[in-house]
Amino acid sequence: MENRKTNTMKLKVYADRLSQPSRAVIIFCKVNGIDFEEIKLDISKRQHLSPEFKEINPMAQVPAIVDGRFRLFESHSILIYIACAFPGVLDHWYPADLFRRAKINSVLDWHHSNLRRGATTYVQNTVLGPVLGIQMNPQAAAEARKLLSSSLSKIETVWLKGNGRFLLGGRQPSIADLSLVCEIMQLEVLDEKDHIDILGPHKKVQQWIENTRSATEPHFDEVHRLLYRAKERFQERRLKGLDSEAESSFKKVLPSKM
Ligand SMILES: N[C@@H](CCC(=O)N[C@@H](CS)C(=O)NCC(=O)O)C(=O)O
Repeated sequence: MENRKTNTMKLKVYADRLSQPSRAVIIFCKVNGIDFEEIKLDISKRQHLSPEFKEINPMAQVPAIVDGRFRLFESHSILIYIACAFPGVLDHWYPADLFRRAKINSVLDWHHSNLRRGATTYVQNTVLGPVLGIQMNPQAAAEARKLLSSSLSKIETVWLKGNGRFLLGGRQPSIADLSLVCEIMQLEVLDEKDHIDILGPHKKVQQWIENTRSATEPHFDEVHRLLYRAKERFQERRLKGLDSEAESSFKKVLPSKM
């Protein structure tokens, strides 16, 4: 494999800004002043399923990167690769210290099967299903909602338990803060009341989202703009009484206090 130092080609990031791991990678590149080309793929138009993209990511998912002849998928691996390969990235994002690095890896591994699984499954089965061509399942939504809430509680009691501004008590964000906060931002497309019910009890999580947003501005809001627009569109549909069947049937399977 060629050495990255001899590679003069611009980093290519294949992404859809409506995808939370894609946003984490784009924000990371922008905040760190990395010279990259964003190649937009629209998942709702199935552009990620093209044979050309499958050459880059055989899993047919975004994000993926091409750096010279090197190809990589999975957002956490991509964030780690960029943090290590580009000399301008500040240490706090993925510290050289072995113990701090290992703790960040641990949060990232946990994320996949807990917060991400809960948030993604919930949003897909309440709001995004039709956009993605996925049949919505109210029972799956109810189970995902439980996992989502317990994951938010775990974040508060395990990684935000001290007075630090970021996960693991840090004063500066790491790639784990960015990845997890981008995931939680996906909840913006939910019904307003549902959003408040989910995040309302987690004041430390709310403060941490705000800390991560302000540490990465103006890129954070700029990259989330498409999601904010999607949120408005879903709200308009609800106001017009066009909320999905799954949203209403899902409410039937929730405990009455929700
Ligand atoms: N674990 C992967 C997840 C990637 C992923 O699920 N991407 C979604 C968008 S958020 C996707 O490409 N979905 C299209 C599909 O699976 O068909 C990562 O962190 O990069």
